[in-house]
Amino acid sequence: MTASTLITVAPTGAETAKADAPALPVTLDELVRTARECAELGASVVHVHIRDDATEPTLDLGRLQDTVAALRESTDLVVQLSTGGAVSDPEADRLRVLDAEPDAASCTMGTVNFGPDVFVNRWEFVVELHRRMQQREIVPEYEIFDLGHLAALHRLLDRYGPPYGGHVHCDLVMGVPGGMPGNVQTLTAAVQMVPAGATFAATGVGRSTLPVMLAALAAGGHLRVGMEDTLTYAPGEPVRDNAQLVGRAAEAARLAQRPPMPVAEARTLLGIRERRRNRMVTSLSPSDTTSGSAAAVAPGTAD
Ligand code: KMH
Ligand code: ZN
Repeated sequence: MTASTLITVAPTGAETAKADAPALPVTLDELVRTARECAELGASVVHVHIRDDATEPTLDLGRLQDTVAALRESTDLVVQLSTGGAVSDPEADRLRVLDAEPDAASCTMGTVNFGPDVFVNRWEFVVELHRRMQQREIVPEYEIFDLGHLAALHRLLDRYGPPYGGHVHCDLVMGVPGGMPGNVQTLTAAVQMVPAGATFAATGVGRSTLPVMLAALAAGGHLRVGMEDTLTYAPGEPVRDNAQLVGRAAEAARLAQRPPMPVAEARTLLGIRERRRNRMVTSLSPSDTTSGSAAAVAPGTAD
């Protein structure tokens, strides 16, 4: 168990309309302001979905690049782009997200019913995401919506090796209608299936937010919170903003005597900080031979 708690904020998501949740950050300015507030309160990773001018979800590459640049300029948060997007996004667009060169990106480990929709993640697609992230030095966060996704994670790592950065971190997304329920029993079962040496965070959608948060802390896990997952703070009380959710998570983490993890520590834990710094330095060197080939970025060789 780590001595501190990594808090990821997922401020926007792809499912909620701005009209239904006016505090949802949908413009770049709103997102940056949110990220800064949440960083102040203890978040160290931001899980990013973006919107277009009509506030609809988009995977537009230019916008993603601008978003990564703006977040890097204004915060030191680990910038994790969603490759999940919205349920309707084509695979090619989801793979292209990596061209925005985030520090990290999500990698959902299988298909899951998603309310009335299906969030499709074919095995071949998951493998392609994992391998491209290895090659491009992007640290994955494996999104787990169901227990079978953890079995798929073991298979992926056995067949295709560890992620870039060498450390496996997964996020249990619980309580999605159609996925695993957000309760202590299921979290306990999931934790037992997390690969040895890996860390996990958990988030509970909707009403499962608090049980999952408390159970994850009790199990030595990390937390994801935000308006992507939670729109009601207490019965009958809409969430004020993402900062409110991060503030509550930070308080719970302190109560559990595992206070929020500083960003530098999160970068080290996830395997991001040194490698990205190295890459920035080596990219200035004429002898830089970074080719993007799997061999050039095989885990362990960047050290
Ligand atoms: N919006 C969901 C369909 C991810 O970000 O990688 C998928 C999702 C997972 O949110
Ligand atoms: Zn997401």
